[in-house]
Amino acid sequence: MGELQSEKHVRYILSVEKKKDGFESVVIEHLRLNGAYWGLTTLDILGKLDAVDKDEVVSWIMECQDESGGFGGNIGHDPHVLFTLSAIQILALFDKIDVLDIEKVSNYIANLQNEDGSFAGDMWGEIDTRFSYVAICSLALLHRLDKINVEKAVKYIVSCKNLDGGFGCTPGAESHAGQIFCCVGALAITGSLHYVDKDLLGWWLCERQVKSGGLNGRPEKLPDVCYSWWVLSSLIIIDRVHWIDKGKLVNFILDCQDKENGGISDRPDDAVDVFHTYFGIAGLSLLEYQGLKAIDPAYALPVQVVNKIFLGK
Ligand code: GRG
Repeated sequence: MGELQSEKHVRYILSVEKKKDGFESVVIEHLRLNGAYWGLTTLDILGKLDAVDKDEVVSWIMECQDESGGFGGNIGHDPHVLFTLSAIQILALFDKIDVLDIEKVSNYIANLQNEDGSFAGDMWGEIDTRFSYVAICSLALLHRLDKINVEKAVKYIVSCKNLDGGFGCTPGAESHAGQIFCCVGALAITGSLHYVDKDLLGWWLCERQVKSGGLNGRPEKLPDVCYSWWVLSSLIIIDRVHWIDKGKLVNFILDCQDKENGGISDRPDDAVDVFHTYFGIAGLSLLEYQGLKAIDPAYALPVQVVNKIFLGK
């Protein structure tokens, strides 16, 4: 267990970025923009964003933009709203949103909204509340929520609410912590949290904590460090985080560190990756672990970055 191995995690993240031919880099090749968001946000929470070349990252991101205005997961890849949010978030980290043609990007996103308020992820039309969150979060960061029908978007999300208080990916689909984060995050951003039954949902979410202190994503499943983000951020947004044992969760996350080479895994003794390194460190930040910058639970960006965008300071 011990302490957070911050320096080793910084070295690990920087090494993944550099080792373009390594196993991890190859398997996430198609979602490199996504991976870059997780890695760079983690570096920022650890206070080490300066270790990367900002101009190099910004020009690579702009090369991932398609003529439609959306971004692909890598240069020459098809655009998708998920990568478009990652691009906006990374530019926000570097205070560089102004390099974007905001009209073009926000039109790309707004065109993905359907008549019933739901969102497709790309031109192929798959619908999921993940895409509702991603579209709403992106447009909010660009100050362009006026481009979509927010009322219908909220109505669609509320139609995905289940009797257990949770949310699924489409109406009637099983509650899952990942989808709950998306729905609760989108409702928070649009000022619509009154649609959430906070006690009922808080109860379902706090039942995700298992004996080891870790959290799972739905009943009877194994714990995974990723839920230290999806469950915790939701609990914080609905003001019920005091319903879990925070100390036990901190210990579970610290137990998932590779103490020699850095990085965090899904469960103790598994192989580390950049996604779980983000989830672990972002989770610790939500738990106010010492020495980490605070992260905003709805925008998934450091609080300082969010304040700069919305308060200008
Ligand atoms: C900017 C933070 C941020 C998010 C962008 C992509 C996205 C929006 C949200 C994804 C939310 C989501 C659905 C997360 C869950 C991912 C996950 C671990 C799914 C695994 O499902 P199973 O069935 O795992 O393999 P369990 O744990 O249920 O066994």
